[in-house]
Amino acid sequence: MHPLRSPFAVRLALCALAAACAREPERPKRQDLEFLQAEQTRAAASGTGECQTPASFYADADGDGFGNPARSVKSCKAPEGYVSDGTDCADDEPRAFPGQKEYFHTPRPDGSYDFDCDGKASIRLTQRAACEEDPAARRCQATSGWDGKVPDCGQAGEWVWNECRTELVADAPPAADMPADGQAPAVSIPSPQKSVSHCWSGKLGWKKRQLCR
Ligand SMILES: [Ca+2]
Ligand SMILES: [Ca+2]
Repeated sequence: MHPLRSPFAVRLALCALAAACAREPERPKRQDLEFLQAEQTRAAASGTGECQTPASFYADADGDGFGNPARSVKSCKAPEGYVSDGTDCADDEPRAFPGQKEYFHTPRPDGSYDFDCDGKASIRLTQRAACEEDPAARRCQATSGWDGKVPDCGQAGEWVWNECRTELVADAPPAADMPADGQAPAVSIPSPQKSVSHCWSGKLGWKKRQLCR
């Protein structure tokens, strides 16, 4: 900075030329100190300060905080639109970045379904619908899932939900409790009941798309 750019320096120079400034206080004024401080801050921010070891910064075109490893610059301070991380695998797709936890059914602009940058498109929904019941053992096992083939990323398929429901049903009374002549018994005998677990199924009214990341 040129010494005469500071108002304080200018005032000192004028005072040196004109004795009329004799009563001017020698202590710098608050606005002069603020000016000097602002100049120092600007010099540091412009990267021309003390920095001796510039670091690499990577262009982050999609603004997801991860930069393109193929587009880097060396600087003491991150330029506008650049970040210190250079591990983005698709810098034109803000949904794709290392560590992404979400799954998607529409592809990246380049057609890939790799959204967490691990190099592969991982399918989220792989289970197929199934339900097995064994009335004799009163067991039932149900799984919701795809009806048939598991669709590829972004492809649609039929989705079936299954569940086991348990209900009480009337059991046939033992033969010994029935009147021999087939007439209704004089005393009402409550029908014995038993619990039965069996499959209940339903199909989604629309086709479900496969999610990947
Ligand atoms: Ca990015
Ligand atoms: Ca992936």
